[in-house]
Amino acid sequence: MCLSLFDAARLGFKDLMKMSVEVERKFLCNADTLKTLEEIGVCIGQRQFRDQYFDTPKFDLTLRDMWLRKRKECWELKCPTAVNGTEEASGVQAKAAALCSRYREITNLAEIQRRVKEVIKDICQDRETEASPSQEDETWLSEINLVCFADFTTLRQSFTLEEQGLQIDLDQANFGYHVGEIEVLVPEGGDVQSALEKIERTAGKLGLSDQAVEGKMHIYLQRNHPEHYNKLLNAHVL
Ligand code: V4E
Repeated sequence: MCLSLFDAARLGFKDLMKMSVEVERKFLCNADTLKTLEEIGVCIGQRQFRDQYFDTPKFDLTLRDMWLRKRKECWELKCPTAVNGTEEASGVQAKAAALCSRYREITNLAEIQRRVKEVIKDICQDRETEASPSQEDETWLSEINLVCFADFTTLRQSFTLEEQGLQIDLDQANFGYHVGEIEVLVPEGGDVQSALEKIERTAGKLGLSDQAVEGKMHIYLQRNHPEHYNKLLNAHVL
């Protein structure tokens, strides 16, 4: 990430710390997996949330693998993160790493707007970003022509294991898709390799196969925006 001193001062240290990298492996949870998970993990709760995803009508963001969403009144932007060469060189099994996705998660709204506008600057050339935009004010969406292309709710049951900083979520989307995910949040510049190793160990304990598993958004787009889904496949975003 390249930020000017001005940007850093404007965002503040706490907000910069919020730009963590989410390392995640999805899995299909059968009765055996659930039994093992209940034996080795602790259920830390269940919650329901609505996700609304936004993009331009031409899907300029998602075609660049950028995922803008509103969840529980908070904005989040997931962007790809470059794979660090030392991760490959230092012994993480390539196959295990390939089953994991890594995305930078940005939750500061001003920073989200800056990055989104950078991508679609042709559309919003002369508009200034508000210094401290409010989470509730959604006028910026229409100003830069962002529309909601996915809207669904998820019932999520979460578990922790002995592995520090690791969480397992079992998701049931309201369009009839169930998926599990093993997730580690790494602070910006933190140890992604150790996160991959934790996930690999956990996948072994759960007896998961080396099968790549589709996320909720894959299925949602397949069903609701098949043309765009195919474009994302062709662009190797999905
Ligand atoms: C499709 C997509 C993204 C949007 C959805 O992210 P996801 O992690 O699937 O959602 P969710 O609800 O589990 O979010 P969380 O609560 O964990 O933050 S972000 C990146 N992608 C692309 C993508 C991909 N290419 N491959 C896989 C396996 N997952 C996502």
